[in-house]
Amino acid sequence: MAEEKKKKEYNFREFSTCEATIQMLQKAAADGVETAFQRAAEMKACPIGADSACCKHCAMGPCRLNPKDPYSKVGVCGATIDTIAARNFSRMVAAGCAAHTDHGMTMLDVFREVVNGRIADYKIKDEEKLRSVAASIGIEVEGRETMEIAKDLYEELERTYTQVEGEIPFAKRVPEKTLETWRKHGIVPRGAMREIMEIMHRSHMGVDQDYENIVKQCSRTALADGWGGSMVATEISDILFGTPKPHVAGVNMGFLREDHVNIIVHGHEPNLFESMIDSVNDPDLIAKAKEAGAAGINLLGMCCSGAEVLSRHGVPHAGNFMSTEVVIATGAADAMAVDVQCIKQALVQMSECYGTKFFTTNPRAKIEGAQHVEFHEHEPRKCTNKVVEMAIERFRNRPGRVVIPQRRDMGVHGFSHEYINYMLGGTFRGSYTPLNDNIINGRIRGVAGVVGCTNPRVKQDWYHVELVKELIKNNVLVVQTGCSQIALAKAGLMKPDAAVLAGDGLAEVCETVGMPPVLGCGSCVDNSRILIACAEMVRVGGLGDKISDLPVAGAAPEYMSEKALCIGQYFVASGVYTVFGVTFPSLEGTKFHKLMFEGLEEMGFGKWGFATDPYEMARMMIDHIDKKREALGIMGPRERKLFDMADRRALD
Ligand code: NFS
Ligand code: SF4
Repeated sequence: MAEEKKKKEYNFREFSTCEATIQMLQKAAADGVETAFQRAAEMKACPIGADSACCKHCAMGPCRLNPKDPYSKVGVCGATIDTIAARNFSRMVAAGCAAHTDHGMTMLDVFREVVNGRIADYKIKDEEKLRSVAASIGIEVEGRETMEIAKDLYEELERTYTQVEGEIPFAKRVPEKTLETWRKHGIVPRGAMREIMEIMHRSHMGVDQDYENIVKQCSRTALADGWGGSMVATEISDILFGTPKPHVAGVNMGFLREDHVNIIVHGHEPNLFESMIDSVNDPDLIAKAKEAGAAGINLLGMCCSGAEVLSRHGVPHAGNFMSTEVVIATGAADAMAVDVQCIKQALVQMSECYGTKFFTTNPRAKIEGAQHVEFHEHEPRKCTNKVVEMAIERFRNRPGRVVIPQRRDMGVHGFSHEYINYMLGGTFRGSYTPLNDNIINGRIRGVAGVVGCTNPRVKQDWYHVELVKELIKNNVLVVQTGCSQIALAKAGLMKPDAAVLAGDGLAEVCETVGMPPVLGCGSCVDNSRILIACAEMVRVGGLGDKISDLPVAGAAPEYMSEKALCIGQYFVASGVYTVFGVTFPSLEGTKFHKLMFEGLEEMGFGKWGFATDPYEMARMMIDHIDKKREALGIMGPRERKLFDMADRRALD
């Protein structure tokens, strides 16, 4: 069947700037296998859908409005472009929120079972973190047993999901003035289940048909993710598996090893990964691998749980979202185990072509044609041991040729909020004061979060890398998560010596502290670390009294997922200017668009920005940072001595 179609010739350098991915795209094409890049090139995105000018919320439709003249028509029910776009947007946010909060729920399930003594394979690894999280939401910790605190913490955090009335626990971490703005507009989230339910209801045919009112509930839902489900996912993972600290770790396909059994874990929930780490270190399984002729077992991550264990334990990472298909084309992946989110259905076929054993492990995410080995947190090793055994089998009978791109990129990963605090302030006086001071004195112009996916509709990694380079050149400190972090790691910007690419002020701070100009914080749920960092910058003082006063900005230049839109909306609602690339689901000139791109800021929130050129994005973000500096009265150059090693010693 494939022969009938004329094979198009592609220049793979237009698809990606990742050398390993390009090399494997060439190999896959030579092997007659196509990927999402080719499918994207061949399937034009639907222009009406891209503009969010269609509605299929009921069977009187689907209704298509005219994107060229959006007010010339309404849907059969009379829904206007603003209603339709606001409803569509909110449902995407609801789906994104559901994904993150459901992931957080799983972490909480594991935590509950640990607290109740029903799980032996996981335990509380980071008691200090447990105590600090508990204290941050008003749980008494002084003189109390760890398990007592843990029980209270579980009960409190369950409210992040189930609370019917009143504010979620982590609302206590939000700067007072920011919280006031939320209260004024009635958007402090209750439990995520309630917020998601309400937005699904309100966006049903014939309910909320006032775009401003819909956007309100959309913000509330998004906040239930950022300060709710995602934050629970991050905090509980730290408590169970350890809070990340910086360490040198490697990224890229060169970490596949031809003489080893290679296992890739791709997905989002770290519990699967943690058990896989135990399985690949099991002496019996290592002996089995050796019996099969392998030198050992080699474990790699991909996408977000990969980014998480890269940050937490230094497990090498094979690549971001747009490399998950081509990594199989190496022929070296003996097994790929996936759990939930961002798993392309095409991976099953790809794995079939190359003889890779492909496993789904989560009851919530089966894929037709994949072998399902279910993961249960009460007996996690049953699943992960089986995957390792099957991978060893595949190694023994590896079909075909193995080609491993020889790219290995080392960098420093694992900048948790706690570590940034420690790094800047020193052991006894952990504090964001030096960061704020360096922003006030102008050495650091501001802070930017660059995060999110890669997308086959744009050249992989290029937008992330160019944007970040431009930002650091202009003295903007960059924090990163998710697939974006992996793009920059591959480009070598997670190394301290990348400070040569930074402007003088930022470079000086990096050299003094010994940090890279780009700080990798982990997975997409770890964007909650960035929220906490923002709250801490407000608390320390000197940069205004709410998040929207801070000289900060966010971007997801190559986003594709609904989760990314939800993250964008919670940053906007928290007070951050957030710029997206690729495409934005609204039409310029409509009232809905105006609300998202201007109106929200006038109401005291952040706002959205959109650009498809990374240099333009950088300019927009820097202009915004400068506008905030201006308002804070810290625009001019101020000579303040840098808080250096000597000062820190003096303090100690
Ligand atoms: Ni985030 Fe993770 Fe990557 Fe995008 Fe997907 S892996 S949760 S959604 S593609 S950054
Ligand atoms: Fe059309 Fe209105 Fe039904 Fe949407 S809800 S499909 S706009 S009739």
